[in-house]
Amino acid sequence: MNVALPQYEAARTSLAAQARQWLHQTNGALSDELTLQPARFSLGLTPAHLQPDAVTTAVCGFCSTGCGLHIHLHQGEAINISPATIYPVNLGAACPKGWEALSVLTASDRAVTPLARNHRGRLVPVDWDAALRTFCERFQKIQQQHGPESVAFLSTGQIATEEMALLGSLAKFGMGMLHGDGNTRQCMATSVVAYKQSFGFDAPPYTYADLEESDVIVLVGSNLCIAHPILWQRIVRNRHRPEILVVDPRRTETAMAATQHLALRPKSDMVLFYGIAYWLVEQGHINSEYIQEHTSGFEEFRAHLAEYPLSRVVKETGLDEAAIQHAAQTIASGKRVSFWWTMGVNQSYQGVRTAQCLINLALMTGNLGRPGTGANSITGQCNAMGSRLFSNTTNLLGGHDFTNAAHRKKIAKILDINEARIPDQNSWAYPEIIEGILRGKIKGLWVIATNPAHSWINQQGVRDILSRLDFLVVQDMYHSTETAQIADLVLPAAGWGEKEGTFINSERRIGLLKKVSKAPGQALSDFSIFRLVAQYWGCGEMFSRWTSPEAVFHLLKKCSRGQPCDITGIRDYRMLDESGGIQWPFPEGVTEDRPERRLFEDGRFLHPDGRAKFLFEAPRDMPEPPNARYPLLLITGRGTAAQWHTQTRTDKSEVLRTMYPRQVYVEINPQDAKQAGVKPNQPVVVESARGRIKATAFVTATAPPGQVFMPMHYEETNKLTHAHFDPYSRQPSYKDSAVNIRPLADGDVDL
Ligand SMILES: Nc1nc2c(c(=O)[nH]1)N[C@H]1C(S)=C(S)[C@@H](COP(=O)(O)OP(=O)(O)OC[C@H]3O[C@@H](n4cnc5c(=O)[nH]c(N)nc54)[C@H](O)[C@@H]3O)O[C@H]1N2
Ligand SMILES: Nc1nc2c(c(=O)[nH]1)N[C@H]1C(S)=C(S)[C@@H](COP(=O)(O)OP(=O)(O)OC[C@H]3O[C@@H](n4cnc5c(=O)[nH]c(N)nc54)[C@H](O)[C@@H]3O)O[C@H]1N2
Ligand code: SF4
Ligand SMILES: [Mo]
Repeated sequence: MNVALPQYEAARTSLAAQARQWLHQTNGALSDELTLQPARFSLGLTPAHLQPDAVTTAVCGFCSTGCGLHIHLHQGEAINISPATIYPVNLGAACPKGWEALSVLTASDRAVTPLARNHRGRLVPVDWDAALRTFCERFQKIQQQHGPESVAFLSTGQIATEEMALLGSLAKFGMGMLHGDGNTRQCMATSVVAYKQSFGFDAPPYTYADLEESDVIVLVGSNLCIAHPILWQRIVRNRHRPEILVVDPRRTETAMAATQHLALRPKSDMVLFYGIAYWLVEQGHINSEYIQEHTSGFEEFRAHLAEYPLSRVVKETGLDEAAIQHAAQTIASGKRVSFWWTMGVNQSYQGVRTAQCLINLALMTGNLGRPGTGANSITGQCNAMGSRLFSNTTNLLGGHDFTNAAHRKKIAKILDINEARIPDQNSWAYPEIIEGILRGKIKGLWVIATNPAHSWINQQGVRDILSRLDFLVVQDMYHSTETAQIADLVLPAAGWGEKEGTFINSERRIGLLKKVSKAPGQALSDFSIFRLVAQYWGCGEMFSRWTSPEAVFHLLKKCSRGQPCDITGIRDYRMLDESGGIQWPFPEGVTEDRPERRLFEDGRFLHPDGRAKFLFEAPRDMPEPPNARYPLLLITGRGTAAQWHTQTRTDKSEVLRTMYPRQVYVEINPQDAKQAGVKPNQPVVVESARGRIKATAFVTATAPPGQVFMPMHYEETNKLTHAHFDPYSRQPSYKDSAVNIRPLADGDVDL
């Protein structure tokens, strides 16, 4: 920038003053009107001796269930949490993480000032003005040398929708980036693509009440009991004595509670579901009227199914013929059958087609759009669903398409920006961004509320790759995360409870989060950080209307107009607060919200012809099957209800820490343990073609012979995983890597 010195100094002084002002706003008093508003749901239930402002309600900031939590306040500051009693999601229940949401805020490793790496390679505290200047100077220099696309961002499903929208707009429209993706790629990308292809829009159709209305519940690759415990409670409330089929290679907590457990061979789901579909066709258990009226492609699908006779299914899944037939019969005889899936489906090299197997089963049996039915993907993070629609990563704001000129025009008009600022191409997906760094195309990276150095597949690779960047910025609540530790600049962020905005949960319910606690030190809400970046970057003008999360919410409402996710009917935050959240769609003109709404009740889907598509494909071979050198298949996933992902938060609660093993462990079947000479609780070495780690052996029959399980919560796990992806969704296949296990030996001194 060629600004004359006095002017430049003046500009700097005013920016620094602005930084100070926002710091004050974010960390100052909690006198926000909304925060102190008593939750309507608490009113009748709050004991009289409590002040009316002593309790407020906010949605939980961990998983996508989106429970309502009562936050107990003393002089405006949160002091305790209990589950909201009549919030439509959780009905008075919460899991340990929700109960402990406040205690993770006060950890000693909270980032309390910006940190910059000095010439000696150490991260040292700097003030916001210096941090923001470094941020802009370094990224702008990279862009000048290598083009605007050489800087990218990786974001998250764990900040407010308004924050995601501001980040995505700032990065792409303001800072000229083309590439930005979220950790939702690791998680929900498969469901997004499956729904888009099958239904014409990314539209999970269900409402949680369906869990209580079904008479048959099929859970595929989902360990609901620990990953979504409150949704499991909704099943427990089901009065129809439902059949619960769990399809999971492992004997999980959820499988143990099922009425039928189909412990199929990993990644043989497609064969199983095509086989069941074939059986349903052969036995005449399909809903021909529904197929005729509301779908396309069934005849081709039927022809494809002929290749999946029961004999093949038995051979490839390893299941008994009787068990498969019983499952098929159960689905056939159910009046209200719902199909639910999570990461056992999504995190697969053939995830999209596997998810579509479940969509196909729902369509061919007419189990969609009615209570207790649906092809239902359960989301993971508190706001993965917000990210799917409003993060400006894979979609243009509001579920629009970057490559569609009319869409760009519409959004440019609403935001009052020059249409040319909106990229006309899609961003690279997360794995392409990582690869882009490797190829020298991406030189600068801004990482917000995600911890790739722990969570990305084949972590060894990713750490090496991140270290090749010219400039890495990490914006996080904690300075101690694996990724923050290798950053050049760390920006301290306020967390859940320290800021406001909205989250969208798995059943499309938009809920409110509130500022009930002060952020520590100089930590700022992500929203304030993005606004400051805009000012320092020189594009503050473009975001002059993005003054507060609620102001942004109104902009996003406008972006949603006419889309399947239209929310123009939501008046304001207060309306969300008073209604216990509102499910999309909620277009203007709707006066009264029904407490539970499902999609496709009229059988009209979102493709131009109004029909849902049958999509299918031959299954592919596992890219890295167990072999002589690495004879066991490593499955990874959630370990306990008390652990959250890379443990930056849940590791900070003393209560939660009592609920899980502190050190990394591997579950191994007694048969395999015997073969490998491994005793219970013995230290072992787990090795794959990527790396070698030390773990404790948990010898247990929950791991089937030939398979071992490691939770993702320990940093070691992703040193072993093999980076391979679904071709349509680019989602990593985290649950099928070949490993070997042996007792720890004297020679393993380096571990
Ligand atoms: N406590 C806790 N809860 C969480 C989270 C957390 O970290 N901790 N994270 C949240 C997030 S972001 C997500 S995405 C969800 C994930 O929730 P889930 O998907 O339920 O959790 P996972 O353990 O990753 O995987 C589920 C199951 O898939 C099975 N599986 C593996 N391979 C196959 C296969 O080939 N076929 C089938 N049918 N099943 C297979 C595994 O054995 C595992 O039991 O949980 C959310 N909830
Ligand atoms: N092997 C294996 N690996 C996996 C999986 C698996 O099943 N197996 N699952 C994958 C899945 S489904 C997921 S979703 C990912 C999750 O992977 P990550 O996103 O890397 O995991 P988190 O620990 O949730 O990271 C979130 C980060 O955001 C920070 N944070 C929290 N709140 C805020 C906030 O308000 N603002 C800011 N700026 N920061 C905040 C936290 O401190 C934390 O560092 O892991 C994936 N990795
Ligand atoms: S189930 Fe999910 S949303 Fe509910 S309290 Fe637990 S972590 Fe929070
Ligand atoms: Mo996830």
